[in-house]
Amino acid sequence: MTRVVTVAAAQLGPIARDEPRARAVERMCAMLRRAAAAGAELVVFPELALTTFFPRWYFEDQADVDAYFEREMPNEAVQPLFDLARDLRVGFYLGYAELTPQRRHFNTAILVDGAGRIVGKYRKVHLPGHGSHEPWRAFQHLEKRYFEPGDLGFPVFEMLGGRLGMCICNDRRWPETFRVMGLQGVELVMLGYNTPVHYPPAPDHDHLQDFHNHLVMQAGAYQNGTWVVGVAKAGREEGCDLIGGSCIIAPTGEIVARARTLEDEVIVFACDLDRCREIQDNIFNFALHREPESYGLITQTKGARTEHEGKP
Ligand code: ING
Repeated sequence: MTRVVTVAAAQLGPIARDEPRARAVERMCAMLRRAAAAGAELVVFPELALTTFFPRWYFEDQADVDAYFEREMPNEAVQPLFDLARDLRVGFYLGYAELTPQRRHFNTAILVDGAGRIVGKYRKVHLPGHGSHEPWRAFQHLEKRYFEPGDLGFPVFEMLGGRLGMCICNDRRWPETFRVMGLQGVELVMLGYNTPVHYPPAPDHDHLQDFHNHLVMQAGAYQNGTWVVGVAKAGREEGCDLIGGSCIIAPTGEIVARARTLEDEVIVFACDLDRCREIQDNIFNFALHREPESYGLITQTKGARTEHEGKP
């Protein structure tokens, strides 16, 4: 019996700064209906999907930052999405800003099953950008100021007959993200992203953003034999152009479905989880081919070590 999971990537177009959460939720409900009508059992929404991408601004007052965070999940604004998903028996991944009772701030994603239960949580580990106001930039990228690094690692969850993992945006650029989930036998990685076209520290790379976006997700898929579903918040959001390029990628690294617009758009694909075996049992059979005793530096150092300190 094949383990086919029909997955939808539900790309969001821009969310305006003054757009109420309820409006963003309405848009996601409309896409969830379309996805369910197309046979999807699982829908992946973007990172920070309830509000505009607020780290693009510097806020003096913490109350202004906290206004973008959710204190409980689900909550009144998001409940319609949970209710609809439960009624349609569709699971989903949702990215949002989490403010815990202990007042800790995380860039978070949850995995909700077809009965509307939260079965998994992930908190973004790799926070890009900078921690203090840098007025020279056309726009800020203050994730290091507004969030703490995630404290849950990279867990993998059993759902829909397979092993599902999550990450968020910048995480996809780091091979460690996919490998830690690969070492747990992940078969489908879900991730949302908000990626500006313009990258102030290296503007010469702006034209490469779409290439880099797919490069890292295709590599992550192939090198770990997993499906990858990457979903953008896209388009010109508060004057900042965000890339689209939402896509579904097979364990071979092939893009099997991709978004064509920079707006709300649903793409769907029937993912045969057993196809992971073609890669995980052969070219990337970890038990057969990996040599961890040679990889010590990967966890022993944060930054690169330039001299070899007498080691061969
Ligand atoms: N956004 C971007 C990302 O990693 C970024 C930050 C943009 C990094 C462009 C490099 C180049 O896709 C988030 N939210 O992590």
